[in-house]
Amino acid sequence: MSISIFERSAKFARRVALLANGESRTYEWLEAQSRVRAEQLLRGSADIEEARIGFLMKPGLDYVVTQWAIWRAGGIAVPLCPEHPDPELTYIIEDAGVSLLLASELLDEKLRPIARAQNLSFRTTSELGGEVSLEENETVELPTLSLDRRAMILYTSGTTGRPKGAVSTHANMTAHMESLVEAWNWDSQDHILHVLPLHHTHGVVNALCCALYSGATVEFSRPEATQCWDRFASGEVTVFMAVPTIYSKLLHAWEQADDFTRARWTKGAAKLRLMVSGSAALPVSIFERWKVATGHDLLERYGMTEIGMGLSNPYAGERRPGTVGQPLPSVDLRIVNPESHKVLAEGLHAIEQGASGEIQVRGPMVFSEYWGRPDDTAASFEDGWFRTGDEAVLEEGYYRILGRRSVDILKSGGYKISAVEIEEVLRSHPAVQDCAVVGLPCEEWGERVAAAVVVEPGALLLPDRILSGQEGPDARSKAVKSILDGWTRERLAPYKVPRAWLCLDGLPRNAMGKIQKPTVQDLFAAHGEGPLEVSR
Ligand code: MLC
Ligand code: AMP
Repeated sequence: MSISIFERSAKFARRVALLANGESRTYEWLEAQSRVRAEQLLRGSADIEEARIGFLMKPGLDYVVTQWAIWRAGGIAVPLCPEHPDPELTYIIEDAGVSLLLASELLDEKLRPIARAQNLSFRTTSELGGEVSLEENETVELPTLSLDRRAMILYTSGTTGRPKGAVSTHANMTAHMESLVEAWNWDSQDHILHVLPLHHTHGVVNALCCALYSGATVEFSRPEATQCWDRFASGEVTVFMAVPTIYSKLLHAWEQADDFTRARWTKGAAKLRLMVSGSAALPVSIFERWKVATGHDLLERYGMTEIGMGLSNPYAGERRPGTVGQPLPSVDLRIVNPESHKVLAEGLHAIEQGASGEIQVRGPMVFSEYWGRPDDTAASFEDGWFRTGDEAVLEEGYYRILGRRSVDILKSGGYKISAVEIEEVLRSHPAVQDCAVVGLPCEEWGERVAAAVVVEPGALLLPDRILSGQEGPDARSKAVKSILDGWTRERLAPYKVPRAWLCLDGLPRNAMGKIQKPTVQDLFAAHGEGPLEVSR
């Protein structure tokens, strides 16, 4: 097994590795730039020894050079999200114990004040030194890395409080890449249109690293529908990967287009060799509409930050809508009854026909630990198997995901979101006496984040008429939204901000005092906010 993608790049030297903003760069270029940037990170030392380096860059050349440079200098890459507000960035930087922050010129102003407040070293990539010529001689020897070296920390939401940093070693990442390269036939002739964020495993490993591991070309683009369709129509793209929300947005554009444009887009898209959906359940209706628009059976697969990819419909063979196929190469996967701990299915073998339970995974791609949280790490494994918290059933040789075991984990636009984290932020507002965050099923977003709030009497400077509900429930909920939307937006990533608000006199609780979240969802439905129709 080779250690990582950068050790393979010599094989593809003259091939185009990256395309971004109209610029194209070869593997030889990427190798040279990342070597020089690694030398700058080393600053005379032999190895940065798993130092955590946070970097804030939009998807593009700088991001990839920096990611490779951190690895080549022996560090742990902590990708930061440009859309995150300061408190969210600060939390990750502190939690990961980041010692150096890097930003592109564009994001200098966003990160520099955080670095100053944290008393951390900070450089923009141009301060580190600009592009080098390919002829420049190698000067410094880079450290030799073993596979068990930690490579990356990705922050992922859990059932409790703030996100946790999932650590992957080079061995984990390489196993993840090799499994997908084999299953989906990646090779150096491929050209992926990359539209996903680069702080989550879907965008970082499945779409970016697998392509570079194979010597393929990565073209960065925004997930803007017309732009994507036009790129499909160019005939240059061979692979596309996205979350169901993006397919929904692309379909909307296709269905709105005139006949001529639609025919051009359809013809181009039909030429891609692979289109993959994942990160959230793909509604059967989207699978079917996509088939009409492009002729493709979307390949749906299932994964998680902690395990990499676990299940996939076949590359060659029937892709069954509403299912996620079979275990990927090198993945051991089983279904366990969480109460009795009885194994109900393992691999392709159903032990109890039709019985559903928790998905558990074992294999070389499973992460090594939650950063700085040994107790959480230990609690997430059962006899060496990682407990995903997802429920599934094996039916006629195909796994079907039934949902999450916890109501407090939501998926919106493919992002995993903790209801508890949002509730904590809402409760920190003086006007919030109590609150409950739930997901409302929605075909386009998977779920929409919704917050039911009980306000502290007298804390809001709003007329009594509104607060008492005399002006109707909508006026009260709108007033609450107008106050709390900005509060959450300043503190949480945009995709965590509630899209539906309801102001209540009290929250529904059971005899034990536990909030009844299904009843909260029903209350939203009664106020005309979902649950909207979903076809599975
Ligand atoms: C945005 N909007 C939302 C919303 N997010 N509405 C409801 N729910 C949400 N979650 C609204 C905005 O307010 C705005 O409305 C409009 O939608 C467009 O917003 P936007 O911010 O421009 O959206 P956009 O940038 O288009 O983002 C949509 C997206 C993005 C689907 C491209 O969410 C995305 O990149 N998702 C991918 C997440 C991902 O990579 N997950 C992988 C995790 S790893 P208005 O009215 O203001 O216009 C993982 C493991 C695995 O899960 O298996 O892969
Ligand atoms: P994340 O923690 O962001 O990596 O998200 C992982 C979660 O996304 C999984 O635990 C599942 O709940 C969900 N997920 C990923 N792929 C699918 C899929 N194809 N169908 C249903 N849920 C999925």
